[in-house]
Amino acid sequence: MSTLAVHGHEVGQQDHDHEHHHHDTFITKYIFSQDHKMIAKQFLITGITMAVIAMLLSIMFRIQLAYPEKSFPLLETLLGRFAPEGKISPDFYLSLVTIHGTIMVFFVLTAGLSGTFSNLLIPLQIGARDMASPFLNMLSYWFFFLACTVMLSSFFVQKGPASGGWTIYPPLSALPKAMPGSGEGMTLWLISMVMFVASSLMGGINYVSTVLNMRTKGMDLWKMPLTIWAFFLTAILGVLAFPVLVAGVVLLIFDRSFGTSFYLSDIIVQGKVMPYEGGSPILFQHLFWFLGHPEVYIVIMPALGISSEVIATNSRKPIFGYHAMVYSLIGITVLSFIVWGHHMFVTGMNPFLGGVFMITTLIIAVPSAVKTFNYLATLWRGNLRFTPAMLFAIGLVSFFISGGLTGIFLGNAALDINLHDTYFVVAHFHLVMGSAAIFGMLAGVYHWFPKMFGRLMDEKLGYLHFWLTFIGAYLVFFPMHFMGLDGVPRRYYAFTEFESMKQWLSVNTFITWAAIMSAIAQLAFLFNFFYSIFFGKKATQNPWQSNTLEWTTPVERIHGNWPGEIPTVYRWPYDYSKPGAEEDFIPQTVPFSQTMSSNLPHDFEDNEAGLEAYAKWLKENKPKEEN
Ligand code: HEM
Ligand SMILES: [Cu+2]
Repeated sequence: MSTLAVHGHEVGQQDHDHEHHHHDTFITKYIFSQDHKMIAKQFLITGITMAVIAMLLSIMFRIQLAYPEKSFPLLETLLGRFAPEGKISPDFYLSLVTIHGTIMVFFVLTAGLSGTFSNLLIPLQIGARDMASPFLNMLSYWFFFLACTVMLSSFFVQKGPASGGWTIYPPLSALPKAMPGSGEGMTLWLISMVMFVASSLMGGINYVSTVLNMRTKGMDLWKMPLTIWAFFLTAILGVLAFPVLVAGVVLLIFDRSFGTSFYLSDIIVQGKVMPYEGGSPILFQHLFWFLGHPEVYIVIMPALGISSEVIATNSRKPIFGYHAMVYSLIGITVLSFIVWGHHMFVTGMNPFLGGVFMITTLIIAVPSAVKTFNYLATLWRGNLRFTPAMLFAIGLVSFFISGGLTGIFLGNAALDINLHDTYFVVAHFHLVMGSAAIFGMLAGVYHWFPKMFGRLMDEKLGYLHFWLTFIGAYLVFFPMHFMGLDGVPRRYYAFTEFESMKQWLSVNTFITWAAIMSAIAQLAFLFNFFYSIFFGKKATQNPWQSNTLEWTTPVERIHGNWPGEIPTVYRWPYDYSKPGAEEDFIPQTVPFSQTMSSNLPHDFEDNEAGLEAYAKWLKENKPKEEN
């Protein structure tokens, strides 16, 4: 505090100093920062940039699907050899799908989402001055940045980026000569992914150790906000699952470059028998999906945590079933490791094994349903405030339901044999993972923008953004279910070659225009975001009247978060609208002794002195009330 006073006194001197040291402070403050709040912003801005790029890629391949016969000279101008005569080439089409999926899943929804909100909120909400290792945290961002750069650089190598789908199944990924996207592009994909996993592990280890070791006084596990529970369990998932992907990727690099055959056997290329023997491409699928399935929960759980927080705050109600929410997150974490085989029902696995994966898959629907039910029960009869963040959180619940239901169809081995690799799967995962997670992320951005930048985003633009995106997402993904039921396969460049699929052309054109509309709607967000950083309305300390610790830190953002001592925590984070309370929220830092009229017996669980004081207070005050 005293330094602040000094600043006030010697403004001139202070400004002068500032200019002199400006150069190295800029680097340490904005580039190689070790402050978790700045690293969160770095993740967010990189994530937004990658999302815009991935969105543009998808518009390009959607144009091919809508107008398979037409030529667009503009495309040739923009893409050169990738779009000869104004038509995207089939190879490049596959690359676009691949890189779109890779960027969205790993760089936007994993790093962009977890990296931003785990970094921002873990120290602030548990009452820590920073991450357990700020240095590792900084490295984690820079490995992520490198991974993005390497992935994008593959657009500039001769034959273009990888093109085996975001799951890079061998043999296409293992034989460098298999097709254009199996060459340098695939090598760059693999290098990028190793860097990305390194980044995720550094981040994850930091998150886990910070939550376990650095909680402030009073912040026991059952007083943590659901956001923290979600980030914590997500980090555990990542730390356990990502190394398996790296193992799979390293073996793939051996197959590509050193003549091993982990994933290959009996392959004939252009009449020549290749030397591989004894390997199996199915092994890669097992290794990939052992990460791949937990990965989809790595994507969705932080978004679920964010929406819990946003919905409770804006319903002005205690979260319904806090313990059930935590246990279902734990249940999802454990179960998500034993369902990966449901991505492999068509690989010819033993039907008994298929049955086992089917049962475990359907069991995971139970905790998912519990979470949905809890959201709805929290909203029920709440005193709802429809901020843009709240709308996006409710949007998440909607997508989670509509996309989750189709998971039950896909989880049935017998049904999945028909639906596998059709547009039905594309519809399923874009609703439940793509849209839901993006909406969770956007809810988080709108909700914590004042914490990040000290200003508010514009509400009207937020509403415009929400409605256009919400309607747009359903217009894009809902019709895909019917295409999938009719057997239209995913990743086909020229589906109109098949007489029976021609009838879907008009639907594809419709979807493409809906996608273009949703993409344009994002301009409302981008403008709002960047404009509000500089010119938004100044935010107050606790603009949403929230209970959690992050809103007790000063508006000017200092490294170390709290100027004096870190506040002590007394209660859980969801004390909204307690009967008898003077205001409709009671921050976690308010001791029970200050809110006698609104305490409940269970507030004093395991606290005998507290219970006694409460009983005494009741005895003294009850009669007065009755008079
Ligand atoms: C938390 C929400 C969920 C997310 C984020 C999610 C995400 C995904 C993704 C990304 C895929 C496609 C992978 C690919 O590219 O091939 C997928 C496929 C699948 N999902 Fe989900 N999912 C979720 C919930 C569920 C639920 C609750 C079930 C079952 C009850 C389920 C069952 C399946 C099945 C069986 C497939 C494989 C379909 C196939 O490839 O034929 N999912 N999911
Ligand atoms: Cu799965």
